Amino acid sequence: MDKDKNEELQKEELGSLFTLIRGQIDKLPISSSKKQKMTEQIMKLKLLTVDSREPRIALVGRRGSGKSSLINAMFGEEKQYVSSVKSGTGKGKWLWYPNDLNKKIRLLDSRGLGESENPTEGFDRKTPMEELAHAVNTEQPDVFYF
Ligand SMILES: Nc1nc2c(ncn2[C@@H]2O[C@H](COP(=O)(O)OP(=O)(O)OP(=O)(O)O)[C@@H](O)[C@H]2O)c(=O)[nH]1
Ligand SMILES: [Mg+2]
Repeated sequence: MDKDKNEELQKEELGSLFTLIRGQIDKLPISSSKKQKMTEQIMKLKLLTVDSREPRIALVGRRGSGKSSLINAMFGEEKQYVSSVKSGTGKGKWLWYPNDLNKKIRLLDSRGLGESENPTEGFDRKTPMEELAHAVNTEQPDVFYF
């Protein structure tokens, strides 16, 4: 079984365990305020486990500031196109770090802001801001790294 499916199943099992525990709390011979407190604690634990997901970081900045280079340095390979003079990155791209089989962090390499001419790579939207807004809308980042 692949790793993703295994993790999915584990989360499902853990999810039903939380439902079971909540049911048991309801049956306890204690005051309703104590039950509520216990349920709140359990729900916090659920948020940190079953409902957790990988962190999403968006690299944002002026054209040529080195976003794609940083990505390539992190991955140790030429993942993203780097441009020395003109704007490079066209469409924003979300990548799995360290790789698609080991999904630890989601990283966005975005189209540079403040470009004076169109990027070398293909792009879908007229302005860098529109391109960035699109990339951000598809997978809401937790952090922007300027
Ligand atoms: N000196 C120096 N040059 C860098 C550094 N990081 C990147 N560069 C150079 O800066 C230029 C632009 O790098 P990119 O990684 O394409 O920059 P970018 O932010 O992705 O650019 P856009 O995609 O156009 O927004 C390239 O010539 C890189 O080699 C750095 O830390 N120091
Ligand atoms: Mg780039």
